[in-house]
Amino acid sequence: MVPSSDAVNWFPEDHRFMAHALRLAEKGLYTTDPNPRVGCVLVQGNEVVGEGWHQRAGGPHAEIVALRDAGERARDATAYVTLEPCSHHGRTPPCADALIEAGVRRVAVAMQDPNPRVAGRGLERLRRAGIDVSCGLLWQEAERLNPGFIKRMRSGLPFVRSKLAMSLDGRTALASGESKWITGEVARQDVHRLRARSSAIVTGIGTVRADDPLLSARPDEATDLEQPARVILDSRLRSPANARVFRQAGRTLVLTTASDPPARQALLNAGAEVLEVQPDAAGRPELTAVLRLLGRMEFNEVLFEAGATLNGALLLAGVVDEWTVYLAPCVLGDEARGLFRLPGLAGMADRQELAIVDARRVGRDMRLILRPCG
Ligand code: AOF
Ligand code: ZN
Repeated sequence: MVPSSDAVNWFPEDHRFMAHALRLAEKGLYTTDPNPRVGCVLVQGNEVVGEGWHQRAGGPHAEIVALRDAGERARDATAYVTLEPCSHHGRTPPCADALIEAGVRRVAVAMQDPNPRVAGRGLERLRRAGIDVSCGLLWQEAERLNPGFIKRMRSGLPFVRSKLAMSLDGRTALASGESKWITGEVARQDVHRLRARSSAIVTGIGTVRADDPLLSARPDEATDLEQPARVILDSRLRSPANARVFRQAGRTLVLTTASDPPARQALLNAGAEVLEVQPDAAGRPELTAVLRLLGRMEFNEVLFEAGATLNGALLLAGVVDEWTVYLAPCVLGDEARGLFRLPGLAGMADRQELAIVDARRVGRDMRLILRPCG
């Protein structure tokens, strides 16, 4: 677990340098999958002598980039790292060893690595080498950088977001199913950033058939972005093989409970991967089984962009960690659909409650971020 930073007497400048390392880590927001976003700053006296961040899996870790940047000036420096330096031989050799060899004198870490292959052993290795090591500085901020990586390492499941857009009267689509463009351009850009940081975008067959969405990430600022995988929950394999999702860069997975060889072959021919998952009582893909599968595929953050049926099921299953709801200042009227298709309630006591953790204006719309209660 993350130790409280109260036990350590941090110097005032420690916060500034760790904040710098956190900003560097954020540069990997769209590219480090399935690895975490990590930043590192090397400091001599009050001067930054090296900085680095992890860019992509297989590439050098943040500490190695910073050590290369500092060269000889790494000797006797303090290293600020947003995640415990690794102790294992993965795609790259251990960063703890590299820091020791470079002669770093002190290492300040924001949080322990939840990866069971590291889990405190990196800190231990540094301490045994006589380095002054302390952990817990700005750990909440460090955790916020990697909700998916942390949850997957601790539970095997990805961090789950669901994005919804609704009118002032709480409607999401017209009765016809038409649901495009309720929100304005700024909110749509915001969604592209959410997609870009996600390992996968998940939707239901209903949305694919009604909207024929691209489900690609097109944020203004990202250039070398790897497209998130698209995941379609399609119990009866009714995805049209000519749907636009199959023509995007990157992977498209169809998760089904049916074994319908001709339909399967048509989707394979369209470039999709088709996987059978356990059905729930209604014959639909069981949501926890779906999430376990996505966790095994090393997806850190997954984003549901689905209609009322799937969102109702997600709410009832209690598997969503964060709801992002865009509220557009328009009125769609009583015939339009609500956000969640759910059985009627017998009374107020049965209502589903969520907690608002952030509310802000995004262009002409509002954005609410909600978490489950308790
Ligand atoms: C660090 N610094 O910048 C990152 C770390 O397969 P590898 O070699 O890239 O190792 C990936 C694991 O290393 C990852 O699961 C996490 O535990 C740690 N990531 N560690 O010291 C970094 N990206
Ligand atoms: Zn490392």
